[in-house]
Amino acid sequence: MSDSERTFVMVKPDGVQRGLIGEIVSRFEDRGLKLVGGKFMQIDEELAHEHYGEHEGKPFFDGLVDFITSGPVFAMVWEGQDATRQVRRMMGETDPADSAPGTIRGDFGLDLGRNVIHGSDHADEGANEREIDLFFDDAELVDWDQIDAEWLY
Ligand code: RTP
Ligand code: MG
Repeated sequence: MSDSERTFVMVKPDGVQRGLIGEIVSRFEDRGLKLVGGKFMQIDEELAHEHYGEHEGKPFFDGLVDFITSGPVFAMVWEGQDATRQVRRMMGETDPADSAPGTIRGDFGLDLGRNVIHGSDHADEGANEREIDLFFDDAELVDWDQIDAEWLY
């Protein structure tokens, strides 16, 4: 395997309310990625501001914070070859309307502000590590061997 890395992924409040946690976890498992952390949690205002700090000052920022704090989320860390980019490809585009069928947003979303899932931005160097550190303590991440790893890589 080359370039194994960890990435941060989160089922947003709309995805949780719609019962999509299992479906989304299955897609990443089926792809061969390895789950190394996961927790069901409520994001508070402070964490929302830190997580979406890059968008502070933009017209949609307040609505984005309201939405992401409006109900529980399922936060995860997935590991594998080129994991950040692989997950973003599986998510689709930011706007579900631009997302191809077969992607998570293309299969389950309709609206830009209700796009079901977050994944660290591959184009933003180091975003995966920053977001993992923001949401998880080291002790919450588990090192383990995937039994079929030799057939994946
Ligand atoms: P995310 O961070 O939530 O995974 O989404 P993303 O990388 O695909 O998109 P990003 O540019 O980081 O935007 C964060 C979230 O803000 C909402 N948004 N609204 N009204 C607008 O123009 C607008 N642009 C972005 C979206 O819900 C997006 O997921
Ligand atoms: Mg983003």
